[in-house]
Amino acid sequence: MIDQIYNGWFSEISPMWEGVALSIQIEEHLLSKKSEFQQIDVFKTKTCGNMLVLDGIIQATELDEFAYQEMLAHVPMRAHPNPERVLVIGGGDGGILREVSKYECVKNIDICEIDVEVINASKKYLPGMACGFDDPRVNLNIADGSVFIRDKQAYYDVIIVDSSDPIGPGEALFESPFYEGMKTALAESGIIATQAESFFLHSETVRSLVAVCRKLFKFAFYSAMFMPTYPGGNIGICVASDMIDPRIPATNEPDFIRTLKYYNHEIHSASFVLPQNGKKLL
Ligand code: SPD
Repeated sequence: MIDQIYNGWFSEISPMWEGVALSIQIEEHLLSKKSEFQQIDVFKTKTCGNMLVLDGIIQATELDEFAYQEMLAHVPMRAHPNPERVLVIGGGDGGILREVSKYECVKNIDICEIDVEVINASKKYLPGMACGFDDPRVNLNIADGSVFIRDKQAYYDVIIVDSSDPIGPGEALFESPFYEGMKTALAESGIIATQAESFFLHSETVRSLVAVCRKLFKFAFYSAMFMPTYPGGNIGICVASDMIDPRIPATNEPDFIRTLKYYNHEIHSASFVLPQNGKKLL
């Protein structure tokens, strides 16, 4: 981490995007903590609000977190006609919970986060995201998502995987056995959405995730979004189901959708339309 801070700037240097790094000017190092699983840092930045960094990689800034959280939550939630049982894997900052809690039809939200210290840091420094934990329908499990999923059968309407990158604690969440476990845990008409990286910078990861989903599910598509503080300024999600075409939002749009900052009815379907390089890859 110390190598990534120079002259008041944090640079997101990683072998996952060799030779490229986003730099963000920082004003204060609010937290530096080694948990059982990873190094956790929170910075107050000059123009992006507070920023959560895990093992040197940016997870969320107050400036643009809404784009990622809204797309990862609302694309599967709006594609499903009546999501009642939801599982969030990862997502310890609470941003996905905040979005899922907006649905009145949801009866139960299980979250499985491996690192309680990420939750503690978010509650202290990112309250606008961690407020997601306040909903009484949320049940918190501190466990490895790839293990948690093994006990569940045909239960969840929606499973959302808000993971870090495939290096460190998030690694198992990019592998085929985990996807098989999710399929078993999913109700017959259920849908999954998983953090699926950028097809510009991680083409092999994106290709193999979508291929795994296409083997397991009738429908499997990649949806892309703008994310200024993620590598390359973009990221995607893989959305898959046996019964639902994820590209089409259900007809019963709740009123709160109009209050969101990134997601809307049009961008739902448009996000699955890929430029030529993404189309060729998939
Ligand atoms: N390259 C970083 C990708 C991080 C995705 N997960 C972020 C968690 C935000 N809730």
